[in-house]
Amino acid sequence: MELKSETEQLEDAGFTVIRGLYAPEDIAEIRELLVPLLEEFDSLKGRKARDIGDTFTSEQSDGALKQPEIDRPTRFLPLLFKTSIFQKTRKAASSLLGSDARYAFDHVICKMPGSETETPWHQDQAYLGPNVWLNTVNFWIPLQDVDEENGTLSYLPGSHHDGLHDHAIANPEKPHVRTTEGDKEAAIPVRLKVGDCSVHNSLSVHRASRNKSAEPRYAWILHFNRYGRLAYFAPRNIPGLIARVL
Ligand SMILES: O=C(O)CCC(=O)C(=O)O
Repeated sequence: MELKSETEQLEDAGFTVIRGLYAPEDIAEIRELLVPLLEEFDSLKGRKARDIGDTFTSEQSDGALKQPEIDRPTRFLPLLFKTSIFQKTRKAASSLLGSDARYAFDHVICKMPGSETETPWHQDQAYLGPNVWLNTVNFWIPLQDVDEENGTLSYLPGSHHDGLHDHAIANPEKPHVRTTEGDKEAAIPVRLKVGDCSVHNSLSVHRASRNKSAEPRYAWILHFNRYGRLAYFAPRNIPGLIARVL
C-alpha cells in the first residue's frame, strides 16, 4: 500500500484523509464488537471508561450518558486485533511511517444522539504531557458517515508545526483538555463516508463538533508508531515516567 500524497499531506498539514480504506463489512464487523461493549459501559465505568461528554459535576449531572468513552477496548476484546480494520489500519500506518507500524493505543467514543458536547480543541500529546513522547499517527475511524451535524473532527492545518501548546483541564472531573491557541478561523472540518478515515499526528490541533443527529456517532481511534507501547520506555521518556510515579 502506497500513500504518498497522504504522507505528504500529513507532514504538511498535520492531518490527512484516506478514502475507502475499509469495506462496509469491515465496519460492520467492528460495530458488532464495539457497540455491545459500549452497551456494557456502566459495568466498565472507572478510570479507563468514562462519560467525557457530561460537562457537569457528578452532583449536577442528570445521569444520562452523553459521551461514553472506553480506553483500550482491545483489553476487553482482544479479537479487535484480528479484525480487518485493525490489519488494514496497521498497513496504512506502516506506509505513512515508512516502517513497520506497531499498536500504541486505542479508544472508542460514542457521542449520544442530540449530544450537546463538543470535544474541545486539543492536541493528543497534551494527554501525555511535554516529557513523554510516543510519536504516533492517530487514525480516527467513524462507524457511520460523519459531518458537522453529527460530530466530525475539524483540524487546524499546520498547527503541528508550533509544538505543544498549553492546555487547561476542561472539567476537573473529566480528562478532557482544551487549548485556546491556534487560528480557529482556519479550521477544516472533515466529511467522511463509511470506509474513510482521518489521520493526524499527536501535535495536530483538532476538535469534534456536537452530535445534533438522532443516531449515535461512533468512532474507533487507533494509534500506531514504530515501537508500539515499548516507546514509553524510550530513554528520553524515562525522566518523565519517573516524575509521574514520584
Ligand atoms: O471522536 C471524538 O469525539 C473526539 C476524538 C478526538 O478528539 C481524539 O481522538 O483525539
